[in-house]
Amino acid sequence: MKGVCDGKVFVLLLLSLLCVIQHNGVEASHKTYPTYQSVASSEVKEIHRTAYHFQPPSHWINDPNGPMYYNGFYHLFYQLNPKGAVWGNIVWAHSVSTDLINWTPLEPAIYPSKPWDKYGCWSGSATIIPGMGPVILYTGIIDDKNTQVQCYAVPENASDPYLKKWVKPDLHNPIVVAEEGVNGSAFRDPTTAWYGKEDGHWRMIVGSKRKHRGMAYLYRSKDFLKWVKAKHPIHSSADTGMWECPDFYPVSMKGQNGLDLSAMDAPDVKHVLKNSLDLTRYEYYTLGSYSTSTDKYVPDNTSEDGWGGLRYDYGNFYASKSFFDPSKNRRILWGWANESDTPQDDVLKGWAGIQAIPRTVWLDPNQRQLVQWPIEELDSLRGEQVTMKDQVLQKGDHIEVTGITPAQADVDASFSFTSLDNAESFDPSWTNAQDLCAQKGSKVQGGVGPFGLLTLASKKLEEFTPVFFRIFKAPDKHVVLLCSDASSSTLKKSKYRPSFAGFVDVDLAEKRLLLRSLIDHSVVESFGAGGKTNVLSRVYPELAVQNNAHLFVFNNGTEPIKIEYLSAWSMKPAVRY
Ligand SMILES: *[C@@H]1O[C@H](CO)[C@@H](O)[C@H](O)[C@H]1NC(C)=O
Ligand SMILES: *[C@@H]1O[C@H](CO)[C@@H](O)[C@H](O)[C@H]1NC(C)=O
Ligand SMILES: *[C@@H]1O[C@H](CO)[C@@H](O)[C@H](O)[C@H]1NC(C)=O
Ligand SMILES: *[C@@H]1O[C@H](CO)[C@@H](O)[C@H](O)[C@H]1NC(C)=O
Ligand SMILES: *[C@H]1O[C@@H](CO)[C@H](O)[C@@H](O)[C@@H]1NC(C)=O
Repeated sequence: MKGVCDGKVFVLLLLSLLCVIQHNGVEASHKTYPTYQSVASSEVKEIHRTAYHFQPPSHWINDPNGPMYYNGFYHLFYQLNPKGAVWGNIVWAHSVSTDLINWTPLEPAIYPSKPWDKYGCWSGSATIIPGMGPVILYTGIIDDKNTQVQCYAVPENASDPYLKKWVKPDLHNPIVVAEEGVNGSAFRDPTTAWYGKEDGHWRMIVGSKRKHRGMAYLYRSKDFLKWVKAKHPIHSSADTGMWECPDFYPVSMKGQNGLDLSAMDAPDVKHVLKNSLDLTRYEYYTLGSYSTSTDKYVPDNTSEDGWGGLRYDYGNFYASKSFFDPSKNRRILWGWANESDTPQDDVLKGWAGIQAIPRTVWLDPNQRQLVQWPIEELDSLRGEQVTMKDQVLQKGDHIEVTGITPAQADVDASFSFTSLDNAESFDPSWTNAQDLCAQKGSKVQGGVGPFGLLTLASKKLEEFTPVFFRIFKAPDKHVVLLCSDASSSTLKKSKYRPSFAGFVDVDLAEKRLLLRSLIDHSVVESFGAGGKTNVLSRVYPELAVQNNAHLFVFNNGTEPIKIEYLSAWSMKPAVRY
């Protein structure tokens, strides 16, 4: 593709469009900035650093890797550049925790040291083998052409509660290399493995592509060491490009409990296949069905299998990975939230990248989508609380929420209205929520909504990041938009200020919409309708920082909106190092 794009021979609009996408995408994930590589950041800028999201003291981070619960501790590994604030020199950094919120950093667990990972130790997963302990599968880079192989590592001492040291046995490593027909430069991110009780084979998948078709290859093994590629990928989808960080797991059709991968074949489960699309730098997932006897995953006809598909999050959220937590019977999702400023800014700040707050994930009772909610342990950081009750907001009202620290807060609110008659009519051409949000931000007055929160706002609203709902009337239903609009988030107009948004598949019978936002200096992480549609935005205010940040509730629609209740808490900082 690169040659074609560079050649400037083809003038077909479609093709040039593809080239633009390809250029942004293919090089986006592992882009090197040689000039910044060795620039040691002398000073870490605190101004936009988070207080309770996961982030190391300095430097670049990206994908969460191998999250697990083992022997009383949660482990989080993540991609870290120990030498700078842009991508490069990647190692598996390692932290442990007993509550997923406060963390103790350890030495990097995996770093280049073998011929098969000399040029990089990229993302992967942990599998806990019953009776044996954890095994990490990760992608090793064997040369300067980014040739990718899959490798394994085991704890030096599986009884060490911290699993501090990891070894990469020479025997069988690398365990998988790209065979004929597999593109070795697009072949990475092995998943947690699952076991087929019927045939005694372990299985795992690896993200890849063939031309423009995204796919996840399936591998099987009897002993976890010798792996054989299955004839067919577990699934593939046309024109989705490289599938990074696939994640594959069962969800229960009954209730919110999470399931271990040993429930892959259990009754009353659906399956989730999530992929991170390198071309768009967004993720999508499908719900579907899978059994270890067919070894094929088939998405439900209610899930769109491509770029427009369901997303965990409609904002900055990528390379996510889930794990089963047996101590609380839940499945937990980690995702990386990148910066949306420039590499130059990141070098000046001395850091880049955070992990989103871990989220519990389960199947919505409608069985068409997942639901996510911040883990309950987050509540332990809640400090001073203020509440609002039965507060009515007329069109144009904005009321300040005082008494907490608005730059570091957790806000949970319920908005109601008496009628949907005023809802604006929905144009069926509005298929892209993000475009609609950009077009009808909080400043364009509406019928039912926009209403919601103005987060990280300066006193006189020169800056603010509104998180709001807007309800439209289509011929046969209502359409609900959740929008987190960064366009007015900073006076620095040169910054990337996306209007992130998603539609919300919610029943409006009770004429009520719920919204929770986690505000943490440069992140606004919002959960709409109890976690059905979620949006994480990274923003960099100039005025609305620290004690100069404010929080408001607002309504800019004709229909009066009642805040049935609102609770806002100051959040204490997490212990992270
Ligand atoms: C392994 O870790 C356990 C628990 O910390 C410790 O008691 C034991 O001595 C360690 N074994 C070795 C060989 O270091
Ligand atoms: C293999 O993947 C790389 C990286 O995306 C790409 O540049 C290359 O064109 C692909 N090769 C083939 C034969 O498709
Ligand atoms: C989708 O699949 C279900 C069964 O799983 C079937 O009942 C339904 O008719 C299908 N809908 C469409 C639009 O194909
Ligand atoms: C509400 O609408 C008015 C009129 O368009 C606009 O001036 C104001 O900024 C809007 N409020 C918010 C919070 O966007
Ligand atoms: C995060 O940063 C923004 C702004 O630079 C890019 O547009 C996104 O593509 C990027 N997202 C990821 C997942 O890398």
